[in-house]
Amino acid sequence: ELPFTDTERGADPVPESAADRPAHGLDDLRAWVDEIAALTEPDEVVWYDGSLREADRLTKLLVAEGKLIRLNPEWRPNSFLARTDPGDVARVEDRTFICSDDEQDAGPTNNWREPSTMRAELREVFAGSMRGRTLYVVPFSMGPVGGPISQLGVQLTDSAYVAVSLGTMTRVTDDVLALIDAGAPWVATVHSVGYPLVDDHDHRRDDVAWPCNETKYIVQFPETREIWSYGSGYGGNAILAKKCFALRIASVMARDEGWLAEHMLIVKVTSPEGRAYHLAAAFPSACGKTNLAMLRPSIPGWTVETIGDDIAWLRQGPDGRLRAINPEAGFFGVAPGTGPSTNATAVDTLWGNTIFTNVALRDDGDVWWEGLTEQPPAHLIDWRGEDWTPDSGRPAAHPNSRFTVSAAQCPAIADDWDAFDGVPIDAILFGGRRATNVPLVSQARDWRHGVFLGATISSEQTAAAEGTVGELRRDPFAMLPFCGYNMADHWGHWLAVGEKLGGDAPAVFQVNWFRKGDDGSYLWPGFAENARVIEWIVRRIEGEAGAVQTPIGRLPIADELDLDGLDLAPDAVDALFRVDQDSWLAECDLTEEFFDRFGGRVPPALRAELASLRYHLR
Ligand code: GTP
Ligand code: SPV
Ligand code: MN
Repeated sequence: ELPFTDTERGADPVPESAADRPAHGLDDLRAWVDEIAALTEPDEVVWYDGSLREADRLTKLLVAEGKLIRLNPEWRPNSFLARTDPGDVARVEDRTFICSDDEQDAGPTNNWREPSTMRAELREVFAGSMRGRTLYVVPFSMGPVGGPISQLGVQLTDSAYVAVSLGTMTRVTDDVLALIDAGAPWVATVHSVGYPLVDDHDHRRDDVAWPCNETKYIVQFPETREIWSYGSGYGGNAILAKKCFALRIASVMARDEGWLAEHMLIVKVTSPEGRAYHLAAAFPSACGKTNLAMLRPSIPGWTVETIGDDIAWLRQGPDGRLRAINPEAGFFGVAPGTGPSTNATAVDTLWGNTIFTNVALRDDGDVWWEGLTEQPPAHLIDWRGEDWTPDSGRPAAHPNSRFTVSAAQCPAIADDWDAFDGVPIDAILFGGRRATNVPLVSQARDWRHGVFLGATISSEQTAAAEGTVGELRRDPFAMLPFCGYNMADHWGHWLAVGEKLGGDAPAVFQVNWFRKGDDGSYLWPGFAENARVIEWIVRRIEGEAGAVQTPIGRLPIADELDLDGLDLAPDAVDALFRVDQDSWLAECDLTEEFFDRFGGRVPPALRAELASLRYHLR
């Protein structure tokens, strides 16, 4: 246990500028912890070391407090179910703020707030917010501890559920403190569920199973590399190492330092000839990253191994190639739709040591969600804690219910998944959930066209964030909710990274597993069969597969895509690859409208790509 000292209450711990922020050494860390404790007034401060012993202690505590349900160890050893407040089930994008000094740096797709106004607001909501609770200090590393692409952070949180989850999702060890003491920089993050147990008049109230607050703040200060989160205990709102740090803050670091922080899975693909390739793929939330990351190919001779399922940090290596690490150490994956026929690897990963959130509870003390088995059990307790039967007429698990499990437990994890220098990336894939227009797969003509494909991703909204599910929205680079700076500058940054990579730049592809036929059903079987698309991509990299040039990119020539043994609808292949001139011209108009939102910040190269697309469509 690390000692901490008490400071006077009433100090002003929310610094006005970067210069005031402690940046180096354990003394500075302790001083910062004291300042936050003085503001938030917890009963005690506990340093969480990420050890099995401490994780065990906290999960037992959470069970005793009624905040976790221990699952039947016979089916699911050392595993737990958490049920959130029904109002705290997903990321809250309208309460997510980028507080850059200059509003233009946040751009039109982020909610911007003036930093000092926001600091004043935060000071108010955080004052006394941890009364009656324990403040956990969680030092973590994103990426292998001490690695050249890795970064350190510290999260302060009044949620033991969040502390334990963070321990699974990142590397939490005392080695991180040693590095901080040696002067390594770290990112400061503060989290409170916003449910103090003692009010201003010293009145105590009982705790609840899922404390949270109707008022929520998910706040990033890009210039000072700080994160403040209030009012939610859920995933991307509360596990601040994940979306807030590894994407919003890291994307700003990456812009300033010449690398990339992206919402991407990473896989290693080995061909029947034994040649290995690494692919990174950006799809919006709940659009198939975890599934592709754990793909079990349906075609013989191919293997796919997992490196990461949600976030990639990419940097040009000494060999000139783009190298990527998975900065995380666990998976926070979507449960519904995860079953033996869709993602058997995930099912096998979840055998134990897993925290499930908002799935259903079986009568035998195990968990269930839609898609885990074909037949639902006759009776369940649903994610709200209510009785459920197959004719209840509502899902038993919340559509955004999730599992939290360590990456090392994945049977398909690649040997080099935690390599210090990452893995060299051979191809980048962009995808989305599009019922129309976007073909199953196409290849970009070059890096610049690839950046255009990334910048123009649109996708139907999913349950991963609050909002209307199914609504088509632009989600450039699958980073709409995660880019910590002006999205148009992000496109410019990608173009600049491509310039530096030159001939070593990965090939770029676009995929869409979700195109639908006239009857509204998916044209492509997806999941394991996506290996057929991966095969074509690898053969393109090897220069062995043919393609036909179209206005929107290079499509597989007939017979180049292996469809052997697939039971597709008669005209499915045509429908999967149809490029409809009118709807693509309409798509171009929407792209132009979208670009216009960013005014003069859109790189001219992307305007040129749009002009060229229109020209070739006509
Ligand atoms: P986040 O964790 O929110 O970033 O999501 P993700 O991109 O990792 O998505 P995930 O792999 O968890 O898939 C989300 C949903 O899409 C699940 O219900 C999957 O079953 C479904 N899905 C994934 N791949 C496919 C596919 O190839 N075809 C179809 N039809 N559905 C898919
Ligand atoms: C996503 O929404 O993209 C997720 C889940 O991966 S969360 O951690 O909540 O962001
Ligand atoms: Mn995600």
